[in-house]
Amino acid sequence: MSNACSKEVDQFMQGLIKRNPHEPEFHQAVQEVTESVMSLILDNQKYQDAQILERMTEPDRIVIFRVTWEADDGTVRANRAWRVQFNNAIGPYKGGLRFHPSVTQSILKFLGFEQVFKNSLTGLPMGGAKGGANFNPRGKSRSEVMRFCQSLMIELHRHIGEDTDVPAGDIGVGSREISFLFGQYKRLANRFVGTLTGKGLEFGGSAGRKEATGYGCVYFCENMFEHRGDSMVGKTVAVSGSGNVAIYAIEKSLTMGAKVVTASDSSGFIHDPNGIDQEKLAYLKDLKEERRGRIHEYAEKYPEATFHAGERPWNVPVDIALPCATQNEISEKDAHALVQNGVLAVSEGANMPSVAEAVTIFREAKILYGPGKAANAGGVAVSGLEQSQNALRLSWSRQEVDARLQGIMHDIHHKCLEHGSDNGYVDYVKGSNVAGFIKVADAMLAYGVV
Ligand code: NDP
Ligand code: 2IT
Repeated sequence: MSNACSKEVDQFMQGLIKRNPHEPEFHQAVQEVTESVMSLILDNQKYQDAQILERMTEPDRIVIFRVTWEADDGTVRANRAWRVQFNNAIGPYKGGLRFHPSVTQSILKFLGFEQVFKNSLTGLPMGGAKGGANFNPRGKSRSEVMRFCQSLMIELHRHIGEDTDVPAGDIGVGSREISFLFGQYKRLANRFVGTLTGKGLEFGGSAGRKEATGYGCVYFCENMFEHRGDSMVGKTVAVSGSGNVAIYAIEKSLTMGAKVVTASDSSGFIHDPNGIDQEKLAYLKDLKEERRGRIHEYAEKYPEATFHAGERPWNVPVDIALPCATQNEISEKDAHALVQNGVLAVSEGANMPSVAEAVTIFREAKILYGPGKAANAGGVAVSGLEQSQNALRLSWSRQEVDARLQGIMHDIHHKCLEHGSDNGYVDYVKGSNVAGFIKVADAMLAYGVV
């Protein structure tokens, strides 16, 4: 970034921080995009005249509401929920719902903002949104989770619709929660339409949606290696998380011929130097998807693995890091450790898992660094394909969906090359931000002053 540009970025960010105080995650996401697109804006008077960046960083609306529900012991509980409808310039709002005690408006605004660019990159007609609640599903019974989902939908249903806003899952919201939410939506709306994605295969869900984010993240990683004339075959991989994205990132890494040596949850990580093979992965799926157990149980079952309480996996020497847990899970120190240990590629399954300083370290080290909005776009892309199938009242085969997913990840990689190539180095951060920005900005310009 030129000095002239950095002055403009600072000035813009000062205003944004003043307008949105106490929202550090939102500031972080906007800062990165602003640094990427400022020179394009300065070169294009039309974007300046239209105040395009000011408009793109202001959500269309945020709905905030109370969710009251009853626990199994009869006590009454209340949580706060949000839907951030960020931008619908290129299609109906689209993005996940997160249930986690750490959820704040800042986190949902950063996620909604990222979603705008990610959805634009997929090439599908989807605007950006995010929602969720500061509800902790851990330790809650199935009935409690059901009552929470039903109560939340009583308010949310009036703000969503198949052509308006289409939620899906995220942290704490998997197929069980989507089923409860969709069942309640269908009752309230008295219509069977694709207003949520990630649905069960029996009621309008798409083959391959569950696997799509993790698989897509690995396809993107393989695309980055391919562009350098290399591949994932024989490489060692550190994965963080053991939820939906992590499990299928591990699965696809294995089929790519790589060796995955770590997985984690919020209690710590396991290191299995022999690698997580198909049998161990089946155990991990059962542990996490069915029994909702903790990651230390893996090390008890497989004594060759060690459990590291309260730690993250980034000090383990590996060729590839796939962060698939949560935001800001790779600190500056972690990034230094990864680079010093010779990491070749980081492909982000999670949203914004690297702090800003870590991103700088990866870019300066010129490793293959695929930011979340490009690398994890496979999930929302297959959600978009689920919407298409619902609209057509058809179901495509797993092979058909996977072929489309691979095509979309390849196209996203290509867009990054187009906008991020610089003297043989591909800056995937700049490439994805600029490519995502142009489509949305030009749609907004076409609409005039709205
Ligand atoms: P899940 O709830 O299925 O799994 C989340 C995993 O991350 C769990 O292992 C969880 O551990 C761990 N985790 C969550 N919060 C923290 C935390 N604060 N500190 C440490 N570990 C944590 O969620 P997903 O797999 O769906 O989502 C993971 C990431 O991928 C998120 O960043 C999400 O936004 C992103 N993403 C998800 C998509 C999807 O389709 N689901 C699409 C694109 C991106 P524990 O169980 O102990 O909490
Ligand atoms: O962050 C994400 O892209 C998601 N959680 C998936 C969103 C979606 O609508 O499938």
